[in-house]
Amino acid sequence: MKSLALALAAAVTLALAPALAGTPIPDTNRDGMISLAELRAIFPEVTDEAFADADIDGDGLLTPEELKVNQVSGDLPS
Ligand SMILES: [Ca+2]
Ligand SMILES: [Ca+2]
Repeated sequence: MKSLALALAAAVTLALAPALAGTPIPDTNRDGMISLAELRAIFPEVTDEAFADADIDGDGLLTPEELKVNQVSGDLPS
């Protein structure tokens, strides 16, 4: 029975890990920036306007910081 309890504990830990880690950065091509396409792969409801508003420095890409700021403020889904 002890091994079953350990297995259950491991399964619960694995199930909770993504929630504990928060929303993963949707940087599919791992260039360190989040494009509109990368963001829409996770949040299809993001509009061009919402993305442009979130792009604080206007370079057409979101840094993880720009993404986080806008998720915290509720301007982008998280
Ligand atoms: Ca990227
Ligand atoms: Ca930007």
